[in-house]
Amino acid sequence: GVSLAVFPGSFDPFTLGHLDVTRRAARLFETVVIGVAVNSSKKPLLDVAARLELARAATAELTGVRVEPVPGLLVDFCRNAGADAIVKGLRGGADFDAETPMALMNRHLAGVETVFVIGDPALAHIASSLVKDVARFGGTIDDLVPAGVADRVHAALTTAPT
Ligand code: COD
Repeated sequence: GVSLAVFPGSFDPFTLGHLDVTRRAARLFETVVIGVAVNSSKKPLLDVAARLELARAATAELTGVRVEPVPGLLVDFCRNAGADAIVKGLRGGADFDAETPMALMNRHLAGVETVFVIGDPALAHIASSLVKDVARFGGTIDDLVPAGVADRVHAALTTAPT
């Protein structure tokens, strides 16, 4: 049958790690919806419109992949989208520990299962938070993010406080 997975995240910004997880998910599911969501414990650098635009540009060539905002609770979005599963990427044990309570909560709320994909170990050091930190202090991020992302991060950092 038709299968659809939601790959949710902050994507602040979309990285090569996110692209890798998207590619792997697209091999497992006919449709992958990248859900740009709000993580209440993080203050984003980029607004939702910019995060959507960068994720769309990075995944434009991938068949069966689309990008949408998740305005509220992830499980409500999943229900409306008719999702069969949530997909999350794992870099290692710390991600597993962080993701397990979310997976259990989403299953409690809506019975939705979470499928974990192990990312490329060559990209395991890539996290949006580290990418922003490297950029903030003058390091090169061009080889950590898809084309066009670095310029947007640098632009946002020059206008953002701290
Ligand atoms: N390799 C493999 N996986 C990676 C890599 C990499 N290099 N980099 C990132 N990932 C994975 C992460 O492990 C994560 O699974 C995903 O990519 C997205 O990462 P982030 O950092 O962009 O997103 P998060 O962790 O901030 O996302 C949290 C959510 C926004 C999904 C969560 O807060 C949420 O669901 N919010 C919506 C409101 C809601 O429903 N809250 C209750 C949740 S139980």
